[in-house]
Amino acid sequence: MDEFTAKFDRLSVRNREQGNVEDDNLKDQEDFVRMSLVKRKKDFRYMERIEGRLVNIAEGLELHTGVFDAVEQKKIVDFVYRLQAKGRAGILGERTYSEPRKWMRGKGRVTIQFGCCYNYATDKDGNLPGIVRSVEADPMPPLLISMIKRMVSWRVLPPTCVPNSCIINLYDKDDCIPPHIDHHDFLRPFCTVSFLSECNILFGANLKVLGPGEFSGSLAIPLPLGSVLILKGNGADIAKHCVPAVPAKRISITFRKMDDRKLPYRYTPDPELRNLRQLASPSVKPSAQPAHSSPQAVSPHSQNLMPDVRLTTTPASQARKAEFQAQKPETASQSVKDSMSSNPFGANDFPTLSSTSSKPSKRSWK
Ligand SMILES: O=C(O)CCC(=O)C(=O)O
Repeated sequence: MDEFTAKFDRLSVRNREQGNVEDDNLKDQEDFVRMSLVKRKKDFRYMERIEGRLVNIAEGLELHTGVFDAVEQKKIVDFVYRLQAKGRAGILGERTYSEPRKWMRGKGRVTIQFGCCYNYATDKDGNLPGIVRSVEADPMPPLLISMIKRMVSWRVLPPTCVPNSCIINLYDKDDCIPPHIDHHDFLRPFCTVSFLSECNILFGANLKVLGPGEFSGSLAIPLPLGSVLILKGNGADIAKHCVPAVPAKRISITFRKMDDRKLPYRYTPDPELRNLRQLASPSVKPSAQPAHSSPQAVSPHSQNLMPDVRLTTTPASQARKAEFQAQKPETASQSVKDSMSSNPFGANDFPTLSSTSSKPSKRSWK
């Protein structure tokens, strides 16, 4: 019997004993057991000397493994490929889809942006690096919203920093992302989710570019499929990070919350991302709380690893799983133009998305 089934069965027995057998609870129970199986590494440590002082440049990094299972990964990857097909057909917002002009190893990757248009470098209209506030980007599709809800609900991302933008990176074999620190138009923490093939992400205060797609880093963290890497603290702001030329096709989705002062002028918040709740911590003591009390009320200090699922029942419990099962392809109706940039790394490493999309895509696939 696998770990999931064993935990699920133990909770089922307890719930039956307590007369707590409604469907809603069973769904919560499954969600809860899956959350408790997520492996969380939060103690990364790599000391580097910076201006004479030893600093842990990995402080603030967290790797959460097993957040999206194989079925969910496939659904997300299929969806990304459908988006890419639309981008190629010119039916996504103009700044949503960008494909690099390939001429050598290590040159860029395809990117698809939602929520905002981000300039990696000053564009031909003189817009500086950062969020281009005058451009309205396509809104985040429902499947990506579901991913955010999962990450908040499962305590991967805090409810105080819910992402409202994202960038999908499609790496072909040998594509890379050069050393960088994410722009402060985006708050910390932000995160990146990995799909299709495993690769290393490198961190270091002084990452070196050795050649096309070749970088030397102090700390290499392997990114398993379906994992979420959280970046904050020194790991986001002291260390640079990069992904050297990947050995095989890879997709990552980086989710970030925009600084309110930098929101696109015509940005409309998505009501789906309001008031997101976390499931109770897996370290909750079952007998310590009455049924249906709020997760926040639960003692975080308890050692019990098998929480009473009744603590976590929410009206939206069925919706959470159903969302992953019920997504249909988006229909978008926008044109896309090719883009060029004055990027110091080369236009294809950090493609600057430089033309304007004025209409949001239709969200008709829920
Ligand atoms: O592909 C990755 O995992 C990293 C992506 C990244 O660094 C970024 O989008 O800024």
